[in-house]
Amino acid sequence: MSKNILVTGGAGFIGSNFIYYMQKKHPDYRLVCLDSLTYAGNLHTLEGARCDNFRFVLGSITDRELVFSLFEEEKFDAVVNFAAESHVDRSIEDPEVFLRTNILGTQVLLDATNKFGVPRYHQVSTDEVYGDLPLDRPDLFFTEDTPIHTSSPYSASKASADLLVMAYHRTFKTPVTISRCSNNYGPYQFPEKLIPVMIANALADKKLPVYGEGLNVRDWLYVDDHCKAIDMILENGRIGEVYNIGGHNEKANIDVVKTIIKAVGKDESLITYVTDRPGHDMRYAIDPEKIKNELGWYPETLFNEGIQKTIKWYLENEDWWQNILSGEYKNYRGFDE
Ligand code: NAD
Ligand code: TDX
Repeated sequence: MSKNILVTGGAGFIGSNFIYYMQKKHPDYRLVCLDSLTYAGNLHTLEGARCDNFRFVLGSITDRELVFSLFEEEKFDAVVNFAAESHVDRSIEDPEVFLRTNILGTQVLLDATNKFGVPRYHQVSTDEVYGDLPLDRPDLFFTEDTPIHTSSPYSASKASADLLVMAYHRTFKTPVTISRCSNNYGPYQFPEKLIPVMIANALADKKLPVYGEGLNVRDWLYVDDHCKAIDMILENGRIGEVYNIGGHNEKANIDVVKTIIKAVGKDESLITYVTDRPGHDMRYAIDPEKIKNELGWYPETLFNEGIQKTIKWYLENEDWWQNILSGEYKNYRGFDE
């Protein structure tokens, strides 16, 4: 059955990959992207999404009037909320916009979901809401029952949004689901996050800034596997449930950096150890048993394959990230409202 789905934050990294994934998987679905085009939003990224079943709307999820009139007009079958401020380092520099977008924006979307009777609201959350795990306990993983315990203003804002989503479910019976995913990588990731920063710098023979000693561990997931999981949750996930998404692809940062250096044929002397991130989480690791058992999801792309695919994409799409580094991408307004 055809559906009309609102994808917020679809001009960013994961949202755009989700739009492409859904267009391929469900060509009959209509997808409406609502994005305010912050520094992280890029319309070049959505060039390939143009079709009769796609609409781009410029606007903020915090704009109640705009959001309500969009819901009234479009009569959505589902909302998938990717829109967020997403970079931990920026949240340490300036937390306020994180609280406004990530918490208050979520509230506006939940209110609209209730008012217009949307049958499904999906919140895209993060494993960072669980805090971190120690390096010397490789037997420990985040489950859906792990207590919320946040470290940065970013993760605190995402956790607050999750609590609000669950409170709306309990109080107003809002038909919600939440997914908490580990670190994503793949095409169209903004060159401020570890993997694209290291690829872009290495190609330009610039220093590779590794925070602290580079021993922090992240559980890497290829972005298409995240998109697949969200699609499966929309189809068969149980209302009111949280699903962790991730897949035993734990790597220390320094090993990720060395893999990239080798793949692009550069020298490890580019590595430079810099002052650590304040409050830096040590290790993230997801236990994906619930989504595996309930929905049959599993990650298809292992890190060694995914990182080579990702490096190849950045090599073949240098214009995309050079436009970001030069700031040119902000001049592009390719979609008529
Ligand atoms: P991103 O920063 O690449 O993209 C965010 C998008 O949201 C941008 O297009 C931006 O313009 C848009 N946006 C920001 N504020 C907005 C607002 N007020 N109204 C409308 N649009 C707005 O982020 P990402 O890495 O694609 O992350 C997407 C979501 O997934 C976020 O909610 C993030 O917390 C979550 N997440 C990310 C990761 C990861 O590894 N990147 C992992 C787990 C969860
Ligand atoms: O230049 C860098 N050097 C470095 O050592 C950068 C940008 C990062 N790092 C380290 C910090 C982290 O340990 O690499 C690791 C990954 O950093 P980020 O790419 O900033 O990601 P992280 O902080 O782990 O958060 C990411 O995963 C969870 C996303 O940005 C979040 O949006 C998501 O919720």
